[in-house]
Amino acid sequence: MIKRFLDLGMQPLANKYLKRPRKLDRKNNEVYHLEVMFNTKTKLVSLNKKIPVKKMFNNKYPYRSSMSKTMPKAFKKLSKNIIKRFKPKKILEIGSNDGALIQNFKKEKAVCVEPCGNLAKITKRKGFFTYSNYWNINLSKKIKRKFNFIDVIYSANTITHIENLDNVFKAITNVLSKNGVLIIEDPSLLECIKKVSYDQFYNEHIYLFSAISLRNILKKFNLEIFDVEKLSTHGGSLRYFIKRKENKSIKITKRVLEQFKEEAKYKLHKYETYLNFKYKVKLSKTKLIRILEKFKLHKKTVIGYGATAKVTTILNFCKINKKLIEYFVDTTPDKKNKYVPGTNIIVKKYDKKLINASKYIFLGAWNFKNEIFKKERNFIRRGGKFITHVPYPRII
Ligand code: JHZ
Repeated sequence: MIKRFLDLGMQPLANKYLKRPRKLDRKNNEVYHLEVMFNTKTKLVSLNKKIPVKKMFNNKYPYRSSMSKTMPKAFKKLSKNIIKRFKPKKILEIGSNDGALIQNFKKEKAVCVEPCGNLAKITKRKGFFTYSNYWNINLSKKIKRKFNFIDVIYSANTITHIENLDNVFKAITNVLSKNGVLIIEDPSLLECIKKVSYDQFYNEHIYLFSAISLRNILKKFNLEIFDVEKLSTHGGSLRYFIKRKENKSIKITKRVLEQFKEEAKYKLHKYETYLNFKYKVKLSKTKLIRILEKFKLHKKTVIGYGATAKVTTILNFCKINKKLIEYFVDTTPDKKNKYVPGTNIIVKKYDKKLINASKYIFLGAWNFKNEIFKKERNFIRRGGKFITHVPYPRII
């Protein structure tokens, strides 16, 4: 049974930055009613409305994995571990974005899949074999014909973006070698619940996995999780190491059982947990608006830092406009001088001068808090304050 638990209101597509603010068209799927649901059988948390894939991932997709220092550094470390632990002859990355991970592998050993043409171009330019296609069974057959079986398939922040999970895992098992390993990482549902980071829900995150729900999905494909790593990236993620059930040469680590236990302790398998979460989200909204309105009342300007996809959910859910947050700064070239979807708030190119001229900054990219606090230590030193909503709205 599928039960709804969170209504985040009318939302635009999170990464569709506009040149000018304008009324968005519901018929054209530019806005949709964002609700979050819980499947009592599979324990999977998902969105109610699925947006046609071409509307989300196309040649104008702005998000670039290499825009922070944190992600390329994390990917470098991971690549070393993959090489050491699994010694892949061939590695396939699903959703290779601008190559932040794959660039750590030898070109002749790597295959990229990236549906957004503007991003696929980047890895092609770097010399990596790149399919500019959506991941599905047909592509997987094509890859098998060309490269035969693949021994490591890797995918970060992509699988939860694809609606048809059946097709995703069929395509993976089609091309994964007998003793091959699938590694996927995505934001952790448990961390989202703990941090009340409801902004993890936006049109691209069709699913938010827990280890429990992923185990249930994988069963059907004779796949199982044999290891899991907790990551601090993207607000708390899980990296799952997955193998075929019949492959007995790899042992299941203790960490997997511990993860299941922890998720059970937080009752991720129970609907009540999500109702409680909904209550906390409402509180979070009220508190954040109260903080921002107080600044406005005292004629103090607040700007935003990091126009993340998550920010789109917050601003639209809390109905925050440029009276409350004047503008955002962001380093992503394709977001520059465009408006956060659904709002009249412009994104300006990151410039130290803008930070120097500010006193109060809403931390949109809260998942990069450490990196940003380090970068903006002078702002903090001279008494500048950040505002965050995670795990609860406050000034820091
Ligand atoms: P960041 C995207 O989500 C979309 P977003 C996608 N759906 C997904 O799952 C995750 O990525 C992986 C900027 N920034 O990574 C860059 C600065 O300006 O939290 C980015 O625009 N200065 C695929 O958008 C944004 O913040 C900085 O110093 O929520 C961060 O976006 C830093 C560190 C970042 O992902």
